[in-house]
Amino acid sequence: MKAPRWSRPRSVFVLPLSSSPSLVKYYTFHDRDMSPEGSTLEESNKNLDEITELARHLQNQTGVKVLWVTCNLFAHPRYMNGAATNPDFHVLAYASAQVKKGLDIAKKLGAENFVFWGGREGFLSVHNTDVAAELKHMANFFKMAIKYKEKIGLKCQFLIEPKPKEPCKHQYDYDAMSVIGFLKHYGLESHFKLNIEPNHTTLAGHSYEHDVVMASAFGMLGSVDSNTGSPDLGWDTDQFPMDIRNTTLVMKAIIEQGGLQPGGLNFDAKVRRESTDLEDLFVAHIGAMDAFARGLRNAVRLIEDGVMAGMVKERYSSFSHGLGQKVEDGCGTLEEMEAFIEQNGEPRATSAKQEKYESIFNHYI
Ligand SMILES: [Mn+2]
Repeated sequence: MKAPRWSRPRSVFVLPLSSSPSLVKYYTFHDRDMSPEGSTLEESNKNLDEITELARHLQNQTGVKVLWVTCNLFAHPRYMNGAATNPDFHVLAYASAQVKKGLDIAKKLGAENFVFWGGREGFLSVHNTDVAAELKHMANFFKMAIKYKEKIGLKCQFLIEPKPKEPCKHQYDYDAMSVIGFLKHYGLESHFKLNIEPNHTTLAGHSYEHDVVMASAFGMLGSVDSNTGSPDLGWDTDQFPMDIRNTTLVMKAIIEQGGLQPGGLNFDAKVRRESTDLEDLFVAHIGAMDAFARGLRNAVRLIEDGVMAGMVKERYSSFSHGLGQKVEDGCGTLEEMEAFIEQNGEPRATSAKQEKYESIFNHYI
């Protein structure tokens, strides 16, 4: 069977922030990349048992570890109408059973994270879809995963990877804020962080760094599938990240939140079909690692100089005293705001200084 294009193996190369420059210490995998789907769940699990024995042996031999494991709950035709959000309970049960094995494998191989990417968790037509029911089922599916994780003593971080469209027209995990809102609505936010893929971020209509910044602002940035798309195309091209501006902004967010552990940077990327030489594979990985290394250096200088941070701090300084401070602390009233305006009238226009910020930022890249 020819695999659909979205079921292509993810890159197994990752760049953990703590690594020495010469060694990539982590890999990542889908269950169905690691071993083929069998004709029954039992057979699929047996295939996984066999190959993960070999993986464990190689891990012990090399010291290379698993950054994350994920279950492919989207490529098999049974999942065409969703996995955890499928209208048929039978399919949800199958997905749950597959995840149970995935968690066992994560424990067996000492994975640092487990990723949920809901490739088919969405819908194509509102006419045949009960969105409230589907979202609740997805939340309850996650609750079962949390319960089983705790039962087997699996210590890894759970991650959800947002994506707005493709393969489904409407995907429930549209972007970082959609996932954060979902998690908070169902009381799941303490059990998950987000695995942000910038190519998905740009598909959602945001700029490259947007979801990394938004997830981080809520303390929910757990890992980065560090690739890039071509925003002028509008589909998921999974290219190697080479733009220093982008890597600088991602690294800035990561430094500001104090690191990414136990997450990391995973290249969910592939060389272009036209890059046909063997060396292209090496150039792609090394070049993208260098792009993030340069981004890291840029971000360190930018933060240490503190020029832009000082300008941003100044921009919000009216919230650090008087009535502004009261609003900051959440204890202002509308009556106080009205009295303030009666006394002070129209606010003075203040320049946002965008071009100045952009010029200063360019100094660092
Ligand atoms: Mn992608």
